[in-house]
Amino acid sequence: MKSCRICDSPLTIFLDLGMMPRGNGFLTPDEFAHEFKFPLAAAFCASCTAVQLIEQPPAESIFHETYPFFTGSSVRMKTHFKELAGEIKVRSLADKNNPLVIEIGSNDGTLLKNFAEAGYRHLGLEPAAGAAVQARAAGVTTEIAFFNEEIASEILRTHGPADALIGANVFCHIDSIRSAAQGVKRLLNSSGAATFEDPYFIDMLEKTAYDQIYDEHVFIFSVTVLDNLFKSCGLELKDVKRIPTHGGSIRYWVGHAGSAPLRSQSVDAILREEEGQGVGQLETYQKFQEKVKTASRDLKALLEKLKNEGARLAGYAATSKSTTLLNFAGIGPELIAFISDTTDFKQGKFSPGMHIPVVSPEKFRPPYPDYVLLLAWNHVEEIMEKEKDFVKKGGRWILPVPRLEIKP
Ligand code: DWN
Repeated sequence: MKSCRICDSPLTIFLDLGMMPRGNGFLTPDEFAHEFKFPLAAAFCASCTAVQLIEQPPAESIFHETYPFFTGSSVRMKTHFKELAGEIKVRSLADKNNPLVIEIGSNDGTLLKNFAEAGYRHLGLEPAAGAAVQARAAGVTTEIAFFNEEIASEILRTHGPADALIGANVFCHIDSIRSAAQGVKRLLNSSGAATFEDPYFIDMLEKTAYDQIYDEHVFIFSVTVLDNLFKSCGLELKDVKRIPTHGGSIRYWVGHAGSAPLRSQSVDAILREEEGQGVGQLETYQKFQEKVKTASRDLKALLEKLKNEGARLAGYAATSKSTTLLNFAGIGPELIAFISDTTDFKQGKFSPGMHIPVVSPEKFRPPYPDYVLLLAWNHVEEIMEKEKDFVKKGGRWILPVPRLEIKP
């Protein structure tokens, strides 16, 4: 068994999801026979409590040239990042002269564009070349690179220290997390602030959001874990805030240990809450496992029942997380005829593992299916607003998370 990526202690598996393809491993029929799969299992460290995958495929095989996720695919996420950029400008950069903003995992430049357009010195680091090319086309200076201690040193030499360092839905993807945290320590200016957000462990527990567990998410962080991780390399969690994006995330602000501002009370408050929620207790993870099994069985049973009654079913948004949901439950094209998705890279291909056809939203038109499984349940408001006509014409959404629900 592998040991904890943070503290080297032994790991305990609490959820074995079986052999799984990559979350974004969309493929063509000629690739079905040789589809890559790996053992997907979530474990926790009894010593530092870090929740992590037992095994992650090599990062280069995930975040490659045709990695098909683009932050700008959600209008609300664009607004979210515009607001975050505004907050960073006020909170971290207002008193700085010609500051440098660096984003780790800058994807298509959705967030950094807000700094580029305002004339800030900036740099995006993005390993997925396709997304990086889009960012450059949008006027965002981008280098194609993974983030670690070594690249941090190189950037420090070529660009100088970062006054604001940002990573949105990035840290939880990094297998060599200690090197990444050391990289933050190295690259961050002595008075600088790093701002990160990642899916939050407590939200995953509360919502039974087991679809957050897939190849890309090597960690699902709690504040308890982040606090120890940053402390161990001379950094300090300064502030934390729960935010609703991606089904429930944690935004955390990090600075050098002892630097201004002082650590907010929010950190200790949430640490106490997490202790009460049992982050360090095996029983918490066992209960979660039971809830996952029930949720997965119930979802499949509902789809089968509707299908047997003659309903036409489809999926909406071929998300990375849906790969876990569909494969673990065994939901394939015999239940879900197609999945509508806005991403060019995914359209015309088939979903990883279950091989459901992915089609353009132009095909999601009347006559609509009777029921549509909302695989991007985290974007429920945006999608329901956009697809009002589906409900007007009698269609009904099936929400798999946070609880199985048919709407309206
Ligand atoms: O951390 C990650 C997050 C931020 O994004 C990555 N590991 C990968 C990705 O996860 P995801 O694929 O589960 O993300 P989303 O944002 O829940 O879903 C994006 C997908 O949904 C894209 O394929 C586009 C599609 N979509 C759609 O077809 N219509 C999304 C929206 C909002 C829509 O209206």
